[in-house]
Amino acid sequence: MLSIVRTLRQKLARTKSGFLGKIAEAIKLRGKVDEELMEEIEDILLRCDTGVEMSQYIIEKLQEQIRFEQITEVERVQEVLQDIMKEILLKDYQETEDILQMIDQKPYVIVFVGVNGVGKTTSIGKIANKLGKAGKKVLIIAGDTWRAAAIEQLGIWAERSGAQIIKSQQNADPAAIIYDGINSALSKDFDVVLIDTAGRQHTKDKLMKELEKIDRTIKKLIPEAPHQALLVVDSTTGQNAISQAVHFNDVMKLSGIILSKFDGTAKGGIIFNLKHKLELPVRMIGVGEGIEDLEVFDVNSFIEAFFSAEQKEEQD
Ligand SMILES: Nc1nc2c(ncn2[C@@H]2O[C@H](COP(=O)(O)OP(=O)(O)OP(=O)(O)O)[C@@H](O)[C@H]2O)c(=O)[nH]1
Ligand SMILES: [Mg+2]
Repeated sequence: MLSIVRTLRQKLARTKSGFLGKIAEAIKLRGKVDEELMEEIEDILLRCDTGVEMSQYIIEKLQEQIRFEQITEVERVQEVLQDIMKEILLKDYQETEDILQMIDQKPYVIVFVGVNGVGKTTSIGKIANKLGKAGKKVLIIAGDTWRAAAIEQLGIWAERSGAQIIKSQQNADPAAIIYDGINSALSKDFDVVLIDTAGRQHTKDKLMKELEKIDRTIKKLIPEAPHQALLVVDSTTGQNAISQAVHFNDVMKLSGIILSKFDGTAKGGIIFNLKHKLELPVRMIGVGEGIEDLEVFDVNSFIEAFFSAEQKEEQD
């Protein structure tokens, strides 16, 4: 667990962007507990995409506790704030966030969806690598048939991770290749099937209908599948992430979120907003472009790494 915190902290520290770090800094600079400090914290929360309701909720909770404990030490404010944020993320949190622990069926089917360029294909590569290392037999299905380059890109990830891949020609029906892929996984004893899909705007009906078809196709072969439908969201997206999640969830029941590009955002507040608005757990966070740059989302180490990100940087 400690090593997760350390790696995560190093990756987050690189970006000078920990928004909780900014809060920690504001608290330190202000040096006293007053109305202005509350406003400053709320302002940072808002600027970092925590959302109006969620930011207000956090500040109210904080003020309540400050009154209750009659807090005058700024260090205590930070501790209390940290606890409030932890509590939000831990609500209904199950300790089964690791993809490896979730795998309880064979083949275990995971579909990756999301708007264009968010990191679906990269996340598949990272997860395939992790599963392969754990000894799982992984099949990747190239369900993004839009661009030849997309199929090629997935092929490279399959090679790097040691997974097998099934693909079709460009512009072929994605549902058809997905059908073939699952059939093949069933007959060839694969442990896990990872399905890549084309990036699509959540507002485009025709493309969203295609996802419905993909979902139906999977169910024809394995009625309880997909076992996971993960929405990949770019952490830098901001409030639009909420609307993406709502629309995708309408066509394919989502089971969780992968927050990608967390290494490049100063707006980590989206994690709190997603938790507040939807009942969707963040399962993993992407912290770089490399094959190892995906972390299981663990609330405790996340909060710890984030609050200490800025501090770590000063020491370096
Ligand atoms: N820094 C960083 N870059 C990432 C991360 N995840 C993905 N990327 C980069 O984001 C870009 C897009 O990633 P893809 O995996 O191709 O995204 P996609 O969702 O499959 O894109 P489409 O298939 O075109 O919709 C690539 O340059 C990736 O290297 C991450 O966690 N951190
Ligand atoms: Mg892709």
